[in-house]
Amino acid sequence: MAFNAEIARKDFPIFEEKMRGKPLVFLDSAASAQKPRAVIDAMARFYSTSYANIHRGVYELSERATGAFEGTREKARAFLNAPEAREIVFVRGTTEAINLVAATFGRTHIGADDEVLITHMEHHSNIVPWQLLCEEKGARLRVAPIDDRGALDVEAFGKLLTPRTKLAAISHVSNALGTVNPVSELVELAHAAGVPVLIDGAQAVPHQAVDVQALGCDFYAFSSHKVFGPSGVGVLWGKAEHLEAMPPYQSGGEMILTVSFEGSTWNEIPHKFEAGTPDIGGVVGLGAALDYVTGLGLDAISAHESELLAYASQALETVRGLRLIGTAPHKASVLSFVLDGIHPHDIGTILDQEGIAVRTGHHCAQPVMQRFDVPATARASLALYNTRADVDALVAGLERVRGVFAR
Ligand code: C6P
Repeated sequence: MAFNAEIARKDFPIFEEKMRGKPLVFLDSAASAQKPRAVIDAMARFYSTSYANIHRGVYELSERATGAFEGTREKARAFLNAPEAREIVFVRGTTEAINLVAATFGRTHIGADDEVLITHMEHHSNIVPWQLLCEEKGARLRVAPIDDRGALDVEAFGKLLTPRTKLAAISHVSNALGTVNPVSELVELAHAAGVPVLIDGAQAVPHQAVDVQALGCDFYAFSSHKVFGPSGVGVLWGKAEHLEAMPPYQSGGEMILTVSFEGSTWNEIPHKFEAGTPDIGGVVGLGAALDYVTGLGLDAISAHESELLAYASQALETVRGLRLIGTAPHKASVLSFVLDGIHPHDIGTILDQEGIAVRTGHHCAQPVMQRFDVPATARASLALYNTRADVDALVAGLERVRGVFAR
């Protein structure tokens, strides 16, 4: 059956709630997506029937829990079309995934006068870990520029790849602009210069199918909570050859093979990177979320959202004094904007009175705000459950905002 957002929306109990006495118009999925009943039920079922610590117990309940946890690893492998399940490392989210790579791969391979290449549109979590690493090592952070539409200058990116570049870290989709980067092309350029590539997929995986083998990248990171799963869980995929060569990240239980006071040896991947008891129920919830989006079909979700994004972009243009920040030719989900003479926080507060949830601020991408010379933007972000009615409500809400300030 063809994808139908009106039907999919019914899978999300949150839409039965009223906000400020009005139906919820949820346009903040880039911050965190709502959860379908399938995820909520899977977690409740897991805790009701199968919960115990994993990889440790010899009893049936622990086997059940381990099976459910490891089942998600295979689902995540399939979701990313990764070659092997042992290349899937469970982390707390995209932020931790990037910190893990910076602290292990980064510390090993980046030395004095080396360079890490990022882009001007990165989220803080794909800037600051590299900044700290560069400070520690006496290395340099290089930044590929973006144009006035918020599209990456690919030629400049290519020129910034030098023999000193030891890693490129790029967002797949920008959270502040919605720009979809041509990641396969960037990976090709980087690899031609012998540079491995990490892709921050936080804003990509809820909106399009991702195939890490087709992209050719070295690392790919995403967060469960943005792809309709619970928060506190995420995935780092890395090529086995990298993960095997990398030193451990955190240390303690589970990540070891042997421990003595003279020294310790490390477990096999991915366990080497999974110290301590993880968020077992969260990982199970992530598995249900991946099943859910895979069941709907990411190509169908993507087609629905592209159509809705085009509709919304046109509709917002009818609002007088509105300027879209981020008009790259290839975009997903995000509509960042400013309204002449009205602070984004006021926009958000007045929209909230109508039951409309948008995010306002710098969206953890302050360099993007600086690039466009705005202190903040209002950001509406779309997901599979949004419809034209949500966009129409937003436009009506913005007219109300303008009305309040015209008084
Ligand atoms: N962006 C937003 O409102 P965590 O917090 O670890 O799950 O994800 C961090 C992150 C990394 N990269 C990108 C591109 C992101 O968008 C985010 C999270 C949210 O835009 C919260 S700031």
